[in-house]
Amino acid sequence: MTPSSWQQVPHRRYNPLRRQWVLVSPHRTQRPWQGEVAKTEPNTAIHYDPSCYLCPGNTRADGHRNPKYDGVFIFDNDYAALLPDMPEVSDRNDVPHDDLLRAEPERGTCRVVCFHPDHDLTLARMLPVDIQRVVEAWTAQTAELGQQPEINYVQIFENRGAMMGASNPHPHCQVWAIEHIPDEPQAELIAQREYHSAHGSCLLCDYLKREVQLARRIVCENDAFVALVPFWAVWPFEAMVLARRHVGSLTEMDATQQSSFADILKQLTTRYDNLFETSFPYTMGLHQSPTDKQPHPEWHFHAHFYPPLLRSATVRKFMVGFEMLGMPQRDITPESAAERLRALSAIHYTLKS
Ligand code: H2U
Ligand code: ZN
Repeated sequence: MTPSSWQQVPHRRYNPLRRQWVLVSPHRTQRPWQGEVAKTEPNTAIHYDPSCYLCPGNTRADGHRNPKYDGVFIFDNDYAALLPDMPEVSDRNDVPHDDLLRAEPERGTCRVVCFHPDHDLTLARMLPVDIQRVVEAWTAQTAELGQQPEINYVQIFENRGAMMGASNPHPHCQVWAIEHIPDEPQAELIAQREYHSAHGSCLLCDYLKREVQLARRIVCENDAFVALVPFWAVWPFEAMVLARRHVGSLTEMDATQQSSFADILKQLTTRYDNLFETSFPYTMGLHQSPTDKQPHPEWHFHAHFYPPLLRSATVRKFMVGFEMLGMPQRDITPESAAERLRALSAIHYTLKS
């Protein structure tokens, strides 16, 4: 029997950005996509939904009325998880703060960003110029909230699709500006900082160089960005968008770079939709440098896409069992996921005919 490649036998892969391992079990897949029937959604496009709390002119759940906006519309989340001013508490001396029981106040601001007035659109189907407006809005939010003295991180994220817990199909995302750097960017900060001082170079610049040389996990690219399935991806079709130039935040990019970012978002989400001919669900988010008023030469701007789908428009991966109790695990290799995404058309399936 000829020996298999290391990639075909069970192995674990290291994520240097998160300092975690993922178990890869490629022998368990027997071409998981074979025989699957792609599901095309019925064309029931509703451009305005009178019951949608994000559509222009509608009243939101708490009674506020949206303006008849025609571009990007931003409002303070009516059910904000964080508040800018700490409410007075009667028992502030009783807050537990020892090695076993520990609580701390957390301040912040939560906003909702509607991408477009059209209820039916998604990033994949928006015009590049309209996605550019969204990128400009993200930049302005990062700048405005990030300069506030108590805000040390601005997290921009989109939950897309009911499967990912999005409360509404209207194209939108959220911005949470928070006092303490959250765990994910904090772990990435430490990893990037330590790599930077050990190697004298940037972790993600060096990683991107390797990926561009190998060209095995790249999905799509343009002048300023590369979208790839990371070597250590956990979700079947997970992707990362990396800036080619070492830059920490949208606020440091010029208009050309920002329009390239809009372009790569459209390219990647279009391929996602084409994969199972469905509006592909995901959670995506930008990882920009912290806004803690410190220099961050180590931080490299990137976006993560975490889509749950595995084999078809309805079969999803669950992070349960060994993954909850041990470590994350995947069957299809990042290389085969990238190959499949790369091979797809760059034109959205609904727009083909
Ligand atoms: P998600 O689809 O990612 O859950 O985002 C929708 C957000 O919109 C959610 O955080 C807010 C919810 O609190 N929201 C309002 O601010 N006003 C409303 O009228 C309904 C929902
Ligand atoms: Zn709507």
